Amino acid sequence: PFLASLLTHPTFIDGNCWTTFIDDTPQLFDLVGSQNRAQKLLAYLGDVAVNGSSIKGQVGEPKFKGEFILPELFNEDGTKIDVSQPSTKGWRQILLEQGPKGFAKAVRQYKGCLLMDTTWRDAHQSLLATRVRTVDLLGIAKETSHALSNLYSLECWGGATFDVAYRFLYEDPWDRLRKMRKAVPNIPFQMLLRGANGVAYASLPDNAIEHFVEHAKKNGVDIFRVFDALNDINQLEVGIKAVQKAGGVAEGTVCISGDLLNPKKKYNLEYYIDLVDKLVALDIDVLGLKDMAGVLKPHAATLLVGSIRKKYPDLPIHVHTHDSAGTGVASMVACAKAGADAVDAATDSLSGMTSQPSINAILASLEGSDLDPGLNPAHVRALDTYWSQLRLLYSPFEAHLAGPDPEVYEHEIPGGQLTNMMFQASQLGLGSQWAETKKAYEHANDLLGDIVKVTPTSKVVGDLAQFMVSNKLSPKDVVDRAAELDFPGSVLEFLEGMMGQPYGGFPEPLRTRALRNRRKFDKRPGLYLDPVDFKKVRAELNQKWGHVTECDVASHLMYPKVFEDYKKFIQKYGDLSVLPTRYFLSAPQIGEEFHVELEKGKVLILKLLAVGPLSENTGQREVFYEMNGEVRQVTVDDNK
Ligand code: 3PY
Ligand code: ZN
Repeated sequence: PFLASLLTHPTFIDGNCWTTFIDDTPQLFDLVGSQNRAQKLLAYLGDVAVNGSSIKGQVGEPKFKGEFILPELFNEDGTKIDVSQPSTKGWRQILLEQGPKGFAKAVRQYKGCLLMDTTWRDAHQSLLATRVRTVDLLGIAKETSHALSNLYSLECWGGATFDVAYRFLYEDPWDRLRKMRKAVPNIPFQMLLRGANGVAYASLPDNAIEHFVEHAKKNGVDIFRVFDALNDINQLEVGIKAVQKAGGVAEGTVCISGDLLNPKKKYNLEYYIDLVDKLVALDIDVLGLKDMAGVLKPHAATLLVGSIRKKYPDLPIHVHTHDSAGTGVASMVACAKAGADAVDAATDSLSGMTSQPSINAILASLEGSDLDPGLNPAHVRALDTYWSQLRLLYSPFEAHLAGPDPEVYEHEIPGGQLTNMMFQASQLGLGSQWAETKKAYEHANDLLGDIVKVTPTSKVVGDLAQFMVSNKLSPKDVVDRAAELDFPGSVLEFLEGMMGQPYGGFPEPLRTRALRNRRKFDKRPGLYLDPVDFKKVRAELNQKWGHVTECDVASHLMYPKVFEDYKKFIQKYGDLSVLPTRYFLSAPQIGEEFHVELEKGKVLILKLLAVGPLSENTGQREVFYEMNGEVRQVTVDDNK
């Protein structure tokens, strides 16, 4: 009867996954359901108690194992702000009332330079391998809704968060989005969309992108920063049109590459203005300037933003950077002064180096000027006390960056990738090879024709660099021996044209030699891909998993294998997003009591009692937990 009432419920019949169905219909969840969930949770906890966490990239245990101390926020008159409910005032209300064009106009007319807070997406993508879990974002959501109510936007979805949520955190990113939306209804939510690649690493059929964006909008995204990893306008157009059709704010984006101040460089002012003209012709609402590696020096920022401002006085400009070389604050202040309407920053404890520049440093730099972003620094600092604890909770994912990397102007490795590659090098004990890898990255970029480097093309350059280092290949060797070398798959996909067309064309003779008999696309890939047959895909997924939502369909199209692995994982262990991070990443002490709220009002009180001896016959151990006063036992394979 449970399943029958679920499947015939009107919310499920209309196939719409924009629903608070679970919250609103608790009666469908009977005791059997929660007992089943509790048993699955115990299976996970038992496994961690025996084998430790198997979360990829985790080194050691969290440095912080306490309960979060939440900040208190005070009004100017010293009275405490009630954060039991989220704030209802903010730029999202303007967006909901006036639509994307009205919102863009209001942003342009605002006197100060607004901020986007990247803490919930890019900052942890760049510093903590994208591992921050939903429960910890929600933990500070209501306070954020009050403290940062004048933000242009909160970047909280897309980029790598989508696949990492499924792949490494065993969480549903759509569920995250809906929960965040409910907790922060007043600040516009921003996502990073890789144009015709969606949130994947190569292009998808156009109707898959449209479908994905439609559901991202319905589930809570307001502003879509649409970029293409090669600045290919035809690829950008696919994403921008999908956003416009869904009714979102289209932030059409130019990726910044190289040194604008060096006139010999391929990507000069003329190149950027030409691309902005093309984006404006697509009727974007906001222009995004995305400096993914942090190579936009302050004077270059003044020149670029100033030139665009002069040509397009009414166009809102929103600038993104990374602080890899340590110039992030100076560059963002330069942008604000040159006429940018919004710039990006991250909470102090998750700022600097490969992340975004510090929000308080930017606030202090603009304080007292006409460009003040309109946030209360005391509130921003109060929020950061939460993030400083969180950074220690996620210490197992630190890359241990020691300081700025001035070489970023040479190698141009994007922030997130720089941390990632450094982490890999240190894991392999290849400290000395790290310098070599960075040099190889520069050479790989030159070999590929000095391309724009950001996901997925940054991975292409990184893969080629690692290939050159591990096979001891010089740039000349790569070209000379291209016809016989076994190149990484990403390099071949790029050369085929599966990621769009690079500015200035593909490198020859490397392309022809490396591709041998493989296909060559000379137009955007979507024109060669068959449209998705949604009816067929839905039917296949329903057959395989029981009822699936439109969000599941979108995820399957983006990442078929990752989605399948996730479904299998939760069949075994259930939804672990409710488990506090400390216990997700490490076992409790024997006798330590902790609580897990399975759903509203259904709390499990757990205590690890004992881990039994290894059975020689089965290779297993019994793990004993006390759950709500009763002893429970799980049998776990010992994989150590
Ligand atoms: C992503 O695509 O995930 C990025 O963060 C690019 O900068
Ligand atoms: Zn970024």
